[in-house]
Amino acid sequence: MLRFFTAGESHGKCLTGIIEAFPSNVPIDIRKIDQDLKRRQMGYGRGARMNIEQDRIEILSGIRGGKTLGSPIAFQIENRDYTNWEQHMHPIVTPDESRKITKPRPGHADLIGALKYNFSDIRNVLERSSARETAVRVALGSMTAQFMSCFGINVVSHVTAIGNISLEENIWDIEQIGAADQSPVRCVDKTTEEQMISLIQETKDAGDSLGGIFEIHITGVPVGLGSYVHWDRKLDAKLAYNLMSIQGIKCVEIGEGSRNTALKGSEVHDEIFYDTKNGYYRKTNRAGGIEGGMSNGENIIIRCFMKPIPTLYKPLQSVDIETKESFMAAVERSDTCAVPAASIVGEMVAITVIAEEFLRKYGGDSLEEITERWKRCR
Ligand code: EPS
Repeated sequence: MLRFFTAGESHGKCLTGIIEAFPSNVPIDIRKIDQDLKRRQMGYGRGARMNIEQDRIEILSGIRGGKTLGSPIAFQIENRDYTNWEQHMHPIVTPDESRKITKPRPGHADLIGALKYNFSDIRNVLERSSARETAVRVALGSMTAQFMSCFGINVVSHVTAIGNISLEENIWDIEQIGAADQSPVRCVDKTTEEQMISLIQETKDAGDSLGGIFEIHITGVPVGLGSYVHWDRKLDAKLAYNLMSIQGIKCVEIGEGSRNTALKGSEVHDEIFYDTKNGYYRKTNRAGGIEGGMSNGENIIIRCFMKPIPTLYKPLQSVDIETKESFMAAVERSDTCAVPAASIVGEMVAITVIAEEFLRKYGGDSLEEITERWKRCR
């Protein structure tokens, strides 16, 4: 079973990832991983930190001559900002008491993390709860995406809303969505893009933050990934669980999930057709490519809803954990809006879930063995 771990603090020396049970002989293009890391760093509304970091992967094990070995893949991504933080983040040197953070930000992991792990310095919490961790998930997702592309399975994403500005209509055209990389907010409609940019600018000037919605489309997924017989292997449930684990994601929708609740069954369910060339197919895809917890062969469509970032330049009321006095929460350098970046993370997390389920169905040790099984089932 494909498994992975992430480690690393936001301003620590580096971020680290380990992937276990990745099959052998899969060609991995390191430049492609670096490109995906760069895609995650872009987006209008990011803070000053992104001018410091230039994320690049360094493979430590599990890949030789551009192909996976089947052994654990270990890698790291350097935090360039560490040089500015070494004194405070050093594993051995005692941190400076005067730099202690005692004022938790509402909406962040700060207070609960400090209570749970018994810390008097909230920095111990915010370093790991930071969304910087998602760089590791993008790197490993980029590897699973390259693996899945060997079977014609691909993922794209675009931003459909930032704050109260949203696309007026659904966009299903994969090529059009693929052009989201050209937009600073990953929105494929020019007018909406401009409105999103001015809203981010206004919000930044006001010291506030913004959330939004992004949509993930996965194409080429074979029929039958996931399960209807095991509750914990349902594909929609696994996608929701994994996507909800991305920092700031508060809601995950498959297909027309929430909109369908107001309609009649006859208006919702996608009728089934058959022809000798394509086999079974649907003319609509309101189910978002998943029925009964299994992929049905249509594109998988997922929408993720992100809350506004809790780090505000316009601080909210909070309580100092040392003095218990009321305070305005500490101001930390941050992004105004990270929805475009989160959409890249979403792509990579979703394709990793697909790869896990693909391996469960067609699994084997090498790319050749898996390809043989996949071809036999087509
Ligand atoms: C983050 C706060 C900001 C973001 C960071 C997530 O970092 P800093 O506190 O260093 O300014 O830029 O995101 C990243 C570093 C990244 O690579 O995405 C937070 O508190 O979650």
